[in-house]
Amino acid sequence: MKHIIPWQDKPSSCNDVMWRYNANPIINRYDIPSSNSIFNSAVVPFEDGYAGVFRCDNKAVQMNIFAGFSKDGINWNIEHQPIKMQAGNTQMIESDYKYDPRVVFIEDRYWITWCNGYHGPTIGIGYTFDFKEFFQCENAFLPFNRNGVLFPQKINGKYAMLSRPSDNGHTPFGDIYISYSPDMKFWGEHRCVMKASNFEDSAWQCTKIGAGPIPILTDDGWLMLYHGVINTCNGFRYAMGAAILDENEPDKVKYRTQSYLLGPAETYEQIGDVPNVVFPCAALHDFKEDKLAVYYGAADTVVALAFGRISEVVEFTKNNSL
Ligand code: BMA
Repeated sequence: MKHIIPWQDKPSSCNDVMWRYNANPIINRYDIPSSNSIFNSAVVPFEDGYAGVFRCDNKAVQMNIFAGFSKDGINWNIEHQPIKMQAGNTQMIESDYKYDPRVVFIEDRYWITWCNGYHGPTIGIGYTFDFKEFFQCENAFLPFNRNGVLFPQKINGKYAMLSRPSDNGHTPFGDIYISYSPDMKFWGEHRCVMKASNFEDSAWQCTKIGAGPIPILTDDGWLMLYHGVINTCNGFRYAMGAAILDENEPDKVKYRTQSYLLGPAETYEQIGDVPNVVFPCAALHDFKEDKLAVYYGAADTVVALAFGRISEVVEFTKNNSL
């Protein structure tokens, strides 16, 4: 099936590698009746269009994930009730809250990871075949952890997941690790992939970093978009960068952007429930057309879209590497 990837050509006034959709945000804070904010959400090609898992915080500011559907990847219908999980590979499907989902198709089903409340944040895993019935699996890690992002295929015969060990609060540190599993239940062989940078070298990512969308396999290795954070006198500021990881040994970083690719600059990124947040959670790509469409949460309030050429993002990452 041919999916039409959301797209707009680069405006002639733009000097950057990536540019924004001119009708951002594509999802607004009150787009379902219960919501206070809809942001940090994930989408995948599904049937003849797209499906997604959306982080909708309600007006009691409880965090949960909701399924949604779209024909064009831009106009979305989000369910009004949160996803109800059935038991997957475990009966233990406790969850105090769910947020910041990622979605990927592997082998025969769509896998979802999210930040799951189990005595503090950790990484929840679930799957669905149809975005109607959802099955929750064992948590991947001990608390505290965030930003669990699966690779779209097994690596050396095992499932692989990036994550960011954290604390129980707003975490003043954070490096990206990788873990492997033979069965999506037991995770081990934990390796450090990438750390927050030195302030002098690249300040936008000097406080903490976390994986964003599902990594994309290119001729140069895994293209991993990620968020980097600097702690300013006004609090955290989240921007997006890119790294390229070795195809077979993804704990080896080949390149990593010194400059960010997209930082909070538009009003909807600078003003919201949490100001100055660009938080990518999903990307659609089309190698033939050399197109990349990145979905990101803006200011912890809305969902926005940015575009780039895959080849240019890769070249920029290689030529402007830390
Ligand atoms: C992180 C998570 C994200 C959020 C970010 C900025 O710790 O809570 O969901 O976007 O902080 O507030």
